[in-house]
Amino acid sequence: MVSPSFAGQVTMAAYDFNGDGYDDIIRTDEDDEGTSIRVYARIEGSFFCKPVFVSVVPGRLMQVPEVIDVNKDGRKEYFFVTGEERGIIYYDYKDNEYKKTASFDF
Ligand SMILES: [Ca+2]
Ligand SMILES: [Ca+2]
Repeated sequence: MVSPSFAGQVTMAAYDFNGDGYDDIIRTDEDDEGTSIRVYARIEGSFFCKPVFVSVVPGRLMQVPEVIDVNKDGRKEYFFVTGEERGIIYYDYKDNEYKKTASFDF
């Protein structure tokens, strides 16, 4: 019997992290390198999205990532857990960009 190749888990989440009125999309893909996390945001004045943040974290997802208000400031963040890292993706309004941090630093 031929065993099928396991492509890894794909997850998608949508939330307006950067407050521009349009949902941003966060997608994860797993492969041998770990888990790739990509954020797509609306191109201003267009219906299309573009990748605005990419990070590859070691390990595979241990649970489906959550969109939750980790620090209770009224804005939600993206919380993920892999076998080797617990982290948060968030939009930094001061620097106007997405960032990743370890969950215990947030
Ligand atoms: Ca948005
Ligand atoms: Ca928050």
